Amino acid sequence: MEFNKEKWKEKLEERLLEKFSVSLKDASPFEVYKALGETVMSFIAKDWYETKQEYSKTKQAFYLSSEFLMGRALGNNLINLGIDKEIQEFLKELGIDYNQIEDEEEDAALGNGGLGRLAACFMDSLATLNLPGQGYSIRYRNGIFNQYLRDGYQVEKPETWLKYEDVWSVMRPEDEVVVNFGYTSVRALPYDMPIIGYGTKNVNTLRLWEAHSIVDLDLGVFNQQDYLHATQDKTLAEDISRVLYPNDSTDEGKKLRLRQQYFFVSASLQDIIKKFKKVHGREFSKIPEFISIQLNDTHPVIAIPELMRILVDVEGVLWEDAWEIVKKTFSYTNHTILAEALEKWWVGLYQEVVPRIFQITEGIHNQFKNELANLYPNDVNKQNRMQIIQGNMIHMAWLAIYGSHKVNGVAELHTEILKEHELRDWYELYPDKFLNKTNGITQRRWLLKSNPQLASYITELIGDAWIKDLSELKKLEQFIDDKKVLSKIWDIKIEKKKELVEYLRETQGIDINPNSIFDVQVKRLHEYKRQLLNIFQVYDLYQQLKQNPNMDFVPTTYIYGAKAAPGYKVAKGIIRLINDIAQIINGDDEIKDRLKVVFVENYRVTVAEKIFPAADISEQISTAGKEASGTGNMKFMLNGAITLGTLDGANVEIAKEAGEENEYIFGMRVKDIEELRKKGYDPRFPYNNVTGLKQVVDALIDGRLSDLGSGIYREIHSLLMERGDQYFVLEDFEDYRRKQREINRDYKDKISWAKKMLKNIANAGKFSSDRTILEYANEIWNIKETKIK
Ligand code: NBY
Repeated sequence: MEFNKEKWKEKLEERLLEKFSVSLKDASPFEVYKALGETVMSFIAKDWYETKQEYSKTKQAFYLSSEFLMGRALGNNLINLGIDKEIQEFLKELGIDYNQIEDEEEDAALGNGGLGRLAACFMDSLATLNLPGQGYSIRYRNGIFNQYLRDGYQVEKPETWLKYEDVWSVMRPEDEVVVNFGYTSVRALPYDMPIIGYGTKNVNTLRLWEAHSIVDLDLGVFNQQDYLHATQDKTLAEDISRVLYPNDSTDEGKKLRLRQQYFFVSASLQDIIKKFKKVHGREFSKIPEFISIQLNDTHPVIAIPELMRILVDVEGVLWEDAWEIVKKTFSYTNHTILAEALEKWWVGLYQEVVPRIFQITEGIHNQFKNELANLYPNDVNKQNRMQIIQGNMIHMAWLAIYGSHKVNGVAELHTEILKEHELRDWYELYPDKFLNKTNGITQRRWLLKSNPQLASYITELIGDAWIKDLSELKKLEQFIDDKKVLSKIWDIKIEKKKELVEYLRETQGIDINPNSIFDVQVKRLHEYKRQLLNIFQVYDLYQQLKQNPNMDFVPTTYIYGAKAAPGYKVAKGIIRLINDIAQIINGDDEIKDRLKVVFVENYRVTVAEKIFPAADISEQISTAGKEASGTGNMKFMLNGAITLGTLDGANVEIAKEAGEENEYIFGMRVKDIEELRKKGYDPRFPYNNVTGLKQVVDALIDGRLSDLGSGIYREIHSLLMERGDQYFVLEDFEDYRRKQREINRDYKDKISWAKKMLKNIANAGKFSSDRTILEYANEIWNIKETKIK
């Protein structure tokens, strides 16, 4: 977008006066933020409208996801419009600090972790690539909780991003629809958020549904008695879009969650079909030619019976014809193989919440059951394993696979495990449905925005084509022996570390040495991600430094950021453990300046933007086979951090792209784990035989550490020692510690370290979500670039 200073000034002043009756020089940062946001909205309005018009004529992909972890929009929008520098300059001339304005914005935190953030990166790539793709989800009034630490324990407080409204959402009452549940109906009111592509006029849409009661349409007709009833009904309806479920792995099977899922799925499908009919009338057989719907995990899978309902019940299409349409329209992404995450609904609950949808689901189940009986007449076990309804549970992943034409995993290893193990029966039955789509991240947010220093240096070296084509980064390899370049990327890293140090000083009052190694693990807290392995090593290291004060050792800062699901006791215990150990180490004057442990409170997208650029080491240490992909690993790599990781998820591909010699790979591989499991794993073996390990593990219960009486340390101890150490923390400890020492030695050689950094940056091209989205567009959705003039 062209920047015209006079026009912006005029618009901004006009907004401030009209909205807040204040002049530019007297406006508060909040007022300037709002006016700036509204000004952006007014400048993109026409392009947004035209994008919608163009897309309606062509095939579109709809990304149904219960989560979109968008973060802040202002900075990203200005960058994608190409006017960020100009706006910053312009505000500076007015004596306004842009950073202060930016900090007025709350994160749109409508997601838990990787799955939600992936959806957000996909939105950016779709718009940037001029692809007709739209997101659909729920407009949760409260996003993921805000995390506070009290006595080292996590405390949750409600998140309230809509408290002062949102400048980036436009309410669309004309597109309101009614969603029918068993006994009640609710209004679904859509709000659209513009998704501005980088360096293009295309503006895509993320549509979020808000739940309202149908009775507040005509409250006037109610008498005193019913008035109270009516307000009750209003609360019940509004509950549906009130809060994001903060679980990132366990499937809870709660009624409200099922209502949320059906609510946004039904509203979205009604919307999609309504718009289809406007253009194509009743030619429903053409749906797969114009519509492709991606199911982001099983959370929106109820869309399969819902589309059947719309076609059969509402539009009078024959069941068989409707089923053909459904299969060609949907595709499904699997994000996990953890058994506890595979979504299953209890028949009784499902039937109560969505009775008609249950009948249809049963219809689909019976149809498939017959197919199975014909396919495997001599294998009743297999028939039973693959049933959609088993006993009194509905298996959503099975429904998804049966009702989709494509099923994908999110990294090569993950897809292989799905095909060979978890979904083996299904892969045998439908080999052509399965494919891999390795995840990616948007370089606009995760490099251009979060690390402007590195971004402009890269541009200085190889030009700016990387912003739209990340494979261009490969050109950086020509500088691998250029001392000037190597020392510059080192200096930029130090600069970003200093910025993080400043942030942590301001927000948490912690003092960190920017010349220490920043070893970072940021992600949701889960046993399989093994934050426990990380902190065990730190505690062991601390013992070593105490016993051997003259040990040759580069000062290291271990940084953690993680939210735990509120009901996940062990995860919360691990947070306490990290903070417990942090307090001991940070408070020890003998150790000061050599070892530090920091737990970053309330880790979220906006904080992530400060952390990734400042990291030297990227901790990706999940038990092999458990992390479907990981995407934080890619953000670290792009910013020149070296991966310390297991061969799990996308780490495998990261090591392949950058060369295994440029990462620190350790621990058991998937096949080692399989073998050890078969042989029988006894955690007492490493416990008794690995030097120092016993000391670390027993610190949990011998009084050196304290859980303040909650009993959770004993529980963790027992999970390791008596209940089989499911995640092989003890088994992998020794190799992990060896790599940690190697890192500490290697870091001293600045040049060779900077070479590793450069190798990682130069080979991060594959991990752009642009590459991922192009693969989805070409191999699953069959959508084409539709550029706005
Ligand atoms: O999806 C993550 C995977 O763990 C990670 O490996 C992968 O990179 C990423 C993107 O593909 N999964 C994830 O974030 N899952 C959730 O957040 C989640 C949320 C809700 C529920 C389950 C999982 N739920 O059952 O309600």
